Amino acid sequence: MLDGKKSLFSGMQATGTITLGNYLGALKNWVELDSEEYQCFYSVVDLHSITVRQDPAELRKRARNLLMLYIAAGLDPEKNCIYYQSHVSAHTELAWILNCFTYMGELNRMTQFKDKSAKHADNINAGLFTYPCLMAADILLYQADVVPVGIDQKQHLELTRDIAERFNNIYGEVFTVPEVYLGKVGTKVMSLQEPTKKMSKSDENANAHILLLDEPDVIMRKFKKAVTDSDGEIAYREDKPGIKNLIDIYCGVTNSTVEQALKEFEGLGYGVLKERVGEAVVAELKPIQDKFYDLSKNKDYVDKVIKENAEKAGYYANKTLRKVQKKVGFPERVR
Ligand code: ATP
Ligand code: LTN
Repeated sequence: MLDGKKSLFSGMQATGTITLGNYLGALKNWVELDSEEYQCFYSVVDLHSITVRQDPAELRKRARNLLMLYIAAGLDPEKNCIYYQSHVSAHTELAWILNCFTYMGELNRMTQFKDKSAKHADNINAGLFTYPCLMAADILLYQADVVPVGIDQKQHLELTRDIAERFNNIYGEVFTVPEVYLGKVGTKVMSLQEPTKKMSKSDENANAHILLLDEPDVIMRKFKKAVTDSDGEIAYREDKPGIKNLIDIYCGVTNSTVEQALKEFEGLGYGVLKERVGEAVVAELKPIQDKFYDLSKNKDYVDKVIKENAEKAGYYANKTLRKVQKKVGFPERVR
C-alpha cells in the first residue's frame, strides 16, 4: 500500500521494439488496470537490459521509444508513474541488499537464467545470474501489492515473494508481499513461425514476431506466412498450436472469448482466418502507432514526463530504501 492506495509495479526491458506478445501479455493489461484504484509504477527497466550486451546509442533510443510506447498505448503519465529504472538509484542499492538475502540455489533454478545463458554462452555474467534480485528490488521498493506480467515471469515473482517473506521474518513487516497478476488471454503469445515457442523480440526470424511499430502491410504479410497445420480445421486445441495461437491473438486484441471467435470463424479456411486476425491486429495497433509518432515530435513534453516521474518514483523508492537500510543496521545519516 502507498498513500492509502494499493500499489502496482511492472516493467519491460528496452532490448528491442516490443512485440505483440509484450503488448498482450503485459502492456494492454496495464492500460486496463485502473489507476484510480492503484498507485501505478511502470518502469523501462534499462538496468536489466545490460545483462546482455547492448549498443549504447541503440539502448538509449529503444528505451525512449519504449517509454513513449507506454504512453501511446494509453498509460496517462499524469496518473501512472512512467520512468527509467536507471534514473532512480534506489533500485541498484536495494538490489545489492537483496543479493545478500538470496541463495545461489534459488537463482540457479531460474529458467530465464538457463535460457539466456544458453543463448549468450560467451557472456554469462554475474548480472544475468542475480537479475531476479534486481527485479525483486524494483517491486519491493514500491511496496507493490500486484505485479501484472506474462506467465514467463511467474517464477521470478515467486522468488520475489520468498525474498520479501524472508526479510520480513528477520526484520518485521518491511515489505508488502506482492501477488502476480496474469491477464485472461494473451499471457503467452507464441511465435508465428514456431508456435510451440514464445514470441520473442530477440528472435532472429523477423516473421516470427509482430513488432508494435510494424507497418500494416508488414503485419498482414507476417500473418499470411504464419505456420499452421495441414488439416484445415479451425479448432482451439493444444495439438493445433498455430491455429490456437492465432485465435488467442484475435481474442486478445478484440476482447472476445474463444467461443465467440470460434463461432465467427466457423466454416472459414486458414487463409481468411489469417487475414481476419491480421486486420484485427492492425486495427488495434494503428492508433498506438499514430500516437507514438506524434509523441516523437513532442520532445519537450516527453522530457517533462521523464523528469517529473523519475522524481516521483524516487520519492517512494527512497522511503522504502531508508527503512531497509535502517533495519539491516547501516549507520544513520548525519544531517
Ligand atoms: P525477449 O523477448 O527479448 O526474450 P521479453 O519480451 O521476454 O524478452 P520483457 O521485454 O522484459 O522480456 O517482457 C516484458 C513483459 O512482456 C513481461 O511481463 C513478459 O512476461 C511479457 N511477455 C514477453 N513475451 C511475451 C509473450 N510472448 N506473450 C505474453 N507475454 C509476454
Ligand atoms: N524480468 C522482466 C522485466 C522486469 C519486471 C520487473 C517485470 C524487470 N523488473 C519488475 C515486472 C516487475 C522480464 O524479463 N520480462
